[in-house]
Amino acid sequence: MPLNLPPEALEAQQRHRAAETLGEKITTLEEYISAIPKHKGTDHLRADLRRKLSKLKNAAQTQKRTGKQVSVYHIEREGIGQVALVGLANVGKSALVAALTNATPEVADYPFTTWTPTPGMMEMENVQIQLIDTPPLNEDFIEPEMLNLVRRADLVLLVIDLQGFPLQELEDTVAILEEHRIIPSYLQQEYIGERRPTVVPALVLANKCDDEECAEDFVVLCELLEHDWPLLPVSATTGRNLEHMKRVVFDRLGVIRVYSKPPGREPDYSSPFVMKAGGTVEEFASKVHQDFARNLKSARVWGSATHDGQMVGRDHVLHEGDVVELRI
Ligand SMILES: Nc1nc2c(ncn2[C@@H]2O[C@H](COP(=O)(O)OP(=O)(O)OP(=O)(O)O)[C@@H](O)[C@H]2O)c(=O)[nH]1
Ligand SMILES: [Mg+2]
Repeated sequence: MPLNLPPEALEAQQRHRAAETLGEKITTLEEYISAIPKHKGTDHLRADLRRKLSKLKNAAQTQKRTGKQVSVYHIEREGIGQVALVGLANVGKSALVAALTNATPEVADYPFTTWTPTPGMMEMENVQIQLIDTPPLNEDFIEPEMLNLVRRADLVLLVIDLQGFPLQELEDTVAILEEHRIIPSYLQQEYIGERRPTVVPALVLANKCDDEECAEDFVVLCELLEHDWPLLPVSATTGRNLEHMKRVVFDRLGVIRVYSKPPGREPDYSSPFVMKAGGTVEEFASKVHQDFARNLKSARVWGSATHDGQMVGRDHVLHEGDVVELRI
């Protein structure tokens, strides 16, 4: 009976269900199997899961052998959100991805260094966010697949070079995207085209803001823009403001982290459940385990509740950082 499994196993099971890539499915299933206590009652379950694991591993082998590869622009989502860095040539997109993730895209002082998109994982406290370095935008031609990548992203970071011509770069970047009916969310109100555009959540990164002097240039840039657009000064080279930027990116993804607390135990702050902002206790319960959602009797919440450990109903809306104890 799945309900007799310890919370670690239920959580591992849930992570396995949520896994998207073959690689993730394999690692989460291995974790799930190792979290199941070994006794007679779980013999069948463990045998079934081991069979499933071997099927997944075979599938991974076949995929490797046949080298089945879709477009290089189709990058599987990993982590809690997919974020594309987009901009003109030489603004520092690759340098930012190299500074923020485990990826090592080529960085060079000449334009058009990057030809194919490269993903990397950025750690923000206890979650991983996927960043994608992309080839530069070009007025003459953009791969249709590249445009789809931008449309699909959960967040687009428009990168400009504060030591170059940032105002012009931002204008050009937005114009190129708009030509293909992609509109950064902060400009949605101003769009006057007739056909419906794709609105992408966006944030502008003014890169190469290496020191105090550059920070003053950034203030001037903001004044020139005369708009309250979401701009952030950063430097891939000196690391200036990168930690803050990670947090802003997380906040813009529109998700919250909620921690599960087994009765009488401390929550595990290292592995949050990530859900859409505005999610309820019921949605949280179904993330932890479907049986929890079905049989939920009560829940206690620490954090956003009026007082710690308050009893709440299924419809209670959760907030970033909440701790929830589910009782069935
Ligand atoms: N001073 C300074 N230079 C930077 C910074 N970030 C990148 N650079 C330099 O800018 C140049 C271009 O960097 P890339 O990361 O290759 O730029 P890109 O936007 O990926 O360029 P393409 O791939 O051609 O589109 C390199 O010489 C980098 O060293 C920064 O924060 N400060
Ligand atoms: Mg590049």
